[in-house]
Amino acid sequence: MKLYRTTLGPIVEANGIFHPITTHDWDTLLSSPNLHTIAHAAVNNSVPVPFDPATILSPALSQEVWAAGVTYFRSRSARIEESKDAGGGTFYDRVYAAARPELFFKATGRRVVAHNQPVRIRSDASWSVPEPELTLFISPNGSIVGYTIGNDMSSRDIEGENPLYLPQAKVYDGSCALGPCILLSSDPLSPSTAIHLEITRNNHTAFAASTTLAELKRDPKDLASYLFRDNSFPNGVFLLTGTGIVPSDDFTLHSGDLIRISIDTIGTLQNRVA
Ligand code: DO4
Ligand code: MG
Repeated sequence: MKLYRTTLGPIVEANGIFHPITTHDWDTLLSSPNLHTIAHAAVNNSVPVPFDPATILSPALSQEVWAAGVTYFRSRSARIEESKDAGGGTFYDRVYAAARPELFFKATGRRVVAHNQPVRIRSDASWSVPEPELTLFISPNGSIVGYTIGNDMSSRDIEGENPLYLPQAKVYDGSCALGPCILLSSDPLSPSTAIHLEITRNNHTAFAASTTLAELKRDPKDLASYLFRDNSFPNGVFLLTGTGIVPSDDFTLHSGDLIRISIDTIGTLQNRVA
C-alpha cells in the first residue's frame, strides 16, 4: 500500500486503486500506532476515488525531518575531498567508521517541498547538488512503518569551507523534497533496491548515476534507534538515510534543472530547481 497526502486528504493506493481515508487527518494518521490497520480499513471499506497527481502534497506536515550523513563510502570520500583545505577530512573518515552515526536536523514541514514543486539552491552558494536518499518514516514509538524518497539539497562550497557550517549548507527554504508517497511497510527493503538519480538540463541528461541499498553501511533500524535516544517525535519523523551518489566536483545545479530520483518499489520524486 502507498499513502499519499493530497489536497483532498489522505489517500491510500492498493493494486492501482485509490481509496480516501476519511477517519483521520494527516497528523493523527501518522501519529497513530495503527497506521497500517487504518490504511487497510480504508482499502476494504471506502469507495475508490479518481487520483490526480497534481493534488499531491509533501508528506511532512507537523513531522520533523532529520538526516543521516556519511553512510555510503562515496559520501565519505566526497566530503573528505571537499573539506581538505578546512581540515575536516579526518572527521568524515572517523564518523564513517564509528558506532554512532552522524544525524542532523534537516527541515521542518514548512521547508519541505512536494513532488513536482520547485526545490531551491541558496543564493549565497556557488556549488549545489541534490542528494537522493531512501527516507524512513518512523512512528512515535520508534518503529519504521514506511519509506519515501528524499532529496537532501546541499551547498557543497559552504559545507566544505568549514564543517561547522553544515546547518547553513543543509537547512533553508526549499532545501528538502519528499514524496511522492509513503510506501507502508515495516519490513526492511531488499539490499538490491536501486536508487537512481537523473538531472536533466535543457532536455539533455546533465548527470545520471545509480546505487543500491547494498552500499548503505548502516542498518536503518540502528539509525532510527540512535535518533530516538533521548528524543521524542509525537507526530512521527522522517529520517533521510544518506546519499550514495555525489556528482563529480565540476558539477553544480542550475536554475531550471529537473531532478528525478527513483527508488524501486516506492516510485519517482521529481522537482525542478527554482
Ligand atoms: O556530513 C555531512 C552531510 C552528509 C550527508 O548529507 C550525506 O552523506 O548524505
Ligand atoms: Mg545527505
